[in-house]
Amino acid sequence: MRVLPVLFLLASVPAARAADVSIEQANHAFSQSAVALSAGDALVMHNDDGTVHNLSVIDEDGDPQDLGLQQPGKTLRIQFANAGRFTVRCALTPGMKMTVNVH
Ligand SMILES: [Cu+2]
Repeated sequence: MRVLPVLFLLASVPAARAADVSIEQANHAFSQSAVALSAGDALVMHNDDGTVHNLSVIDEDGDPQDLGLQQPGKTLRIQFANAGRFTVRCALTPGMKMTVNVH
């Protein structure tokens, strides 16, 4: 019975090849400053710093989505369902910023 929701989730993944792109957060910087994705792809953000980060995704209208505190060593997956130009920043680290173009 407990397996059923998982099966449903897997079955609902679109046939398009969604991909995960790994980004390291080290020395208070993202490993890439600009990333191109297809709709449905995700960023997998690794906090390799010894300090907490607090990522937000900001859309073209400037509306931020706060992803909360990310402890050292933790991974955060951000899926982009729709096309658009987004900015990922850390609220705690000035200058820690990345552009995400989703096609
Ligand atoms: Cu930070």
